[in-house]
Amino acid sequence: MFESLSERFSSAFTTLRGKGRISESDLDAICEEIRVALLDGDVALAVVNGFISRIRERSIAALPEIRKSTNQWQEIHSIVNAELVEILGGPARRIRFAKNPPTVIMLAGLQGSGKTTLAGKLALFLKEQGNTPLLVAADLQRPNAVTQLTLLGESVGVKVHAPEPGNGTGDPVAVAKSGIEFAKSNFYNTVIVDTAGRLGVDEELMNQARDIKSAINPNETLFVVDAMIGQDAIRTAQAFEDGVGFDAVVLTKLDGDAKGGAALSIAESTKKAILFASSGEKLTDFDYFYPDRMASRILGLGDITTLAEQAKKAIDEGSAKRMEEKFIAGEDFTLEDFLEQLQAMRKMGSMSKLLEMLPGANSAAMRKQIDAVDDDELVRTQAIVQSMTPGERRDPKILNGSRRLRIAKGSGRTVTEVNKLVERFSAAQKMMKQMRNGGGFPGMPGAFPGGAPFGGAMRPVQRKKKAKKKRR
Ligand SMILES: Nc1nc2c(ncn2[C@@H]2O[C@H](COP(=O)(O)OP(=O)(O)OP(=O)(O)O)[C@@H](O)[C@H]2O)c(=O)[nH]1
Ligand SMILES: [Mg+2]
Repeated sequence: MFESLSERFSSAFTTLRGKGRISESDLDAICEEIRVALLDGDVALAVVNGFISRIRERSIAALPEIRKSTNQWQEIHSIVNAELVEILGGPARRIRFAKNPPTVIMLAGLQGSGKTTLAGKLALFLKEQGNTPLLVAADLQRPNAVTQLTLLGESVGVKVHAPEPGNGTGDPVAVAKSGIEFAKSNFYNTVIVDTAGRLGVDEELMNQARDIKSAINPNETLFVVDAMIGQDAIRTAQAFEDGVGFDAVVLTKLDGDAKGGAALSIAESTKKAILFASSGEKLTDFDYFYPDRMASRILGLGDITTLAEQAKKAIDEGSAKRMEEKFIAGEDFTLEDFLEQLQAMRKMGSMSKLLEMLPGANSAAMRKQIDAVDDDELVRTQAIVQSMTPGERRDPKILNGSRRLRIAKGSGRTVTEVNKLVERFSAAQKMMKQMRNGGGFPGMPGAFPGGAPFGGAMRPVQRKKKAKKKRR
């Protein structure tokens, strides 16, 4: 996400960081660098100009104060950060729920922008927050659209209201209306209406979306836009605003967006908030859009807040505590514990996505590491450990040749892979013992994901041990 833009921002600030005292010409230089970076990132010209002139004005006005600071470049950095947050929409917005349920959310956007996928993600998101959503399939244009939504609904366990099979040429307005009626009489508290997209912005598409909108009067009409659309973002958004009218924006496919153009242009030019961000094909690659976290990513500072939230969701506190107690009590870390950790890590999402949230993730060195990560390794490792018996997981020493062969067959991996895993695990176990016996923290061996099999849960303990040692 935003790799190339973030790299440019980081390099602009590296130059500025080298200056002790910041002059007006240094400000001109960084403004120019940022301007070019944004234009290369497909941010709309008017948005870029406004942004740069605000940064310039604020920095020049604050220059006498800035000069008193010991870290002058950081003051400029804060100004740029604040302006980035502002341009991305200021404080994060939330869904506006209706006073009288159901809350109706309608999705509109170009073909392939990710509306149907988003409907599924949003349904899951709402459900996890304790709502009772209903999905309505009002895209009767594409032959497969109803089936696509039905399958998505099934996979997230959310009811889909769709026209009767064989009635696929029906009227989307009627389906949307009957969906709302169905929600009311069956006490669903939220309704998500998926609509048809077209290749370009055309009259027919706009009319249909407008007709659906006026028939169901949604609480939120969301304009769904592919972040990789770049320069076209503003024009398309404007056409949807004129033709249908919308309340907020959803940016999809942020995972593939290195440039940040649409993200930065849309909020500023439409003056509408970006409500959600979709960043992958998995149903969980979805969250509210947080302008401050996005600004932080663009500036190369990562997104520690999201990372911490995901860790908290994935790692169950009981298990982390149990692991910590085991460690302190001097018990061996077993492959069963390892399996638990692997499962928690997988719940957090792909390893490369997690690493991307770290500060400096877009530096050349980190990028190389991230690109080298094989996300499937976690899956393969988990399959191997799951093919072991509980006894084997507790005491890998009993793993003789025939047991290893059985495990390899059971997990669909090779015996060499099983051997490697057992070897790596024993080495890690030995390292844990050394640490416990006061040998210090030798650092995680090897590269993620296979080399550091303990995930995050053990780290606080390691730090505690280290601190204790120093005090002695
Ligand atoms: N990488 C990535 N792919 C996505 C994301 N959201 C959707 N997609 C993919 O984009 C493609 C189109 O998504 P749909 O949800 O069918 O788009 P749509 O707007 O409903 O398309 P129409 O119904 O044809 O108008 C699918 O292959 C999705 O898997 C995302 O956030 N990241
Ligand atoms: Mg669709």
